[in-house]
Amino acid sequence: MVVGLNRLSRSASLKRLSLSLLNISLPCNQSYICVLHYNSFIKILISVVERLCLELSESLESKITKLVIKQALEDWLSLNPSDVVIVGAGPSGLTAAKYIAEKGLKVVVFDRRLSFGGGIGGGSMLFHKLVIEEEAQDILRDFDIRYSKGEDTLYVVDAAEFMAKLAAGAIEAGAKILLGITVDDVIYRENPLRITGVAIQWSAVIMSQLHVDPLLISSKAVVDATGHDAEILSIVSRKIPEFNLIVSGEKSVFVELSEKEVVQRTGRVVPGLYVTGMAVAQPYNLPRMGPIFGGMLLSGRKVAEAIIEDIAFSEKAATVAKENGNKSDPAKQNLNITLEVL
Ligand code: 48F
Repeated sequence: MVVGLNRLSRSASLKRLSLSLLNISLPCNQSYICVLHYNSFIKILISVVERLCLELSESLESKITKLVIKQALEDWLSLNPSDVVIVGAGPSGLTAAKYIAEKGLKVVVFDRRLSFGGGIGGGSMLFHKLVIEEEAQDILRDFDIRYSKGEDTLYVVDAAEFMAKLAAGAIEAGAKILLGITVDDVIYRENPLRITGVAIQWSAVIMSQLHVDPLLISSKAVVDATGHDAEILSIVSRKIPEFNLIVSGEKSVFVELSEKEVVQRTGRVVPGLYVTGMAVAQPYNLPRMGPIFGGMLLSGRKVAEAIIEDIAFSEKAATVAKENGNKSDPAKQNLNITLEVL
């Protein structure tokens, strides 16, 4: 049996396509009739189909999609549960993330925006410089952030370098920063009353005002690093009155007082929930401070130290309880001791 290839390839361009797919060059032009034996024709047809399938299934486009979905899901699976969830990738949240992650704890930072740095990017009324006090100099060094001497005990940093290196420091220490995600609620438990995680949603979904249920991430500690609005504390204050958490709001500018008090008041607010950065001003009615950022760094480091200590203490307490053993229900006893500490 013989087949005329030009019958299959009715137009010249289709014929050229067939030949290029086969990757062969036949001695034929547009008017030439190629006569092939049946077996050869079938072989060619199979190889065309195989080649088409290969190109469709392993196209670069499909590889990109597979890689992104697979690796993103691996990350998502590994971060639930986390040791610490930090809400807000501003200066205080990023500083806390680095120091906590350095201790080997699993840290995830969520920010609703598609960038990190919080209020840093805007500099000081859009001038790209920020001021840091001497007390926070060692934190700048830990993050390898360059600074120049200003006046007295004040130093100056470049806004872009400041935010980039804070984020790089947190990531290199092992923290995961996920952008475009809004924390819109917390998870809580009773007996003892405590915060045990967060509810998250794509910021794009929230902006589109679609009714979509969130996902839930469990953690040993949640940190409100959301800045001036103290969004997580506000949610807890409004939705879980049993905590008696009052968020009275921040006061007007008083730099010296604010820088000192924000750091002093940084720490645990209710079991499982911590506050750092400007969010500290809300529950304690503290003044704001403008474009001086030493307090944010010191507050971030302080909250990290508090969480590391609390988690270590609760784990130790759980081990001791296990060793001493509550014969009737040791698991329950361990859990209660752990939760009372956090
Ligand atoms: O505001 P922000 O920079 O907080 P901060 O670490 O630093 C305050 C300074 O920037 C400045 C100041 C210092 O002198 O007064 O204002 O306390 O960063 C807060 C981050 O949290 C994100 C927000 O997008 C920002 O990047 N954020 C706020 N609410 C949520 C959130 C939320 N519900 N879910 C996720 N991210």
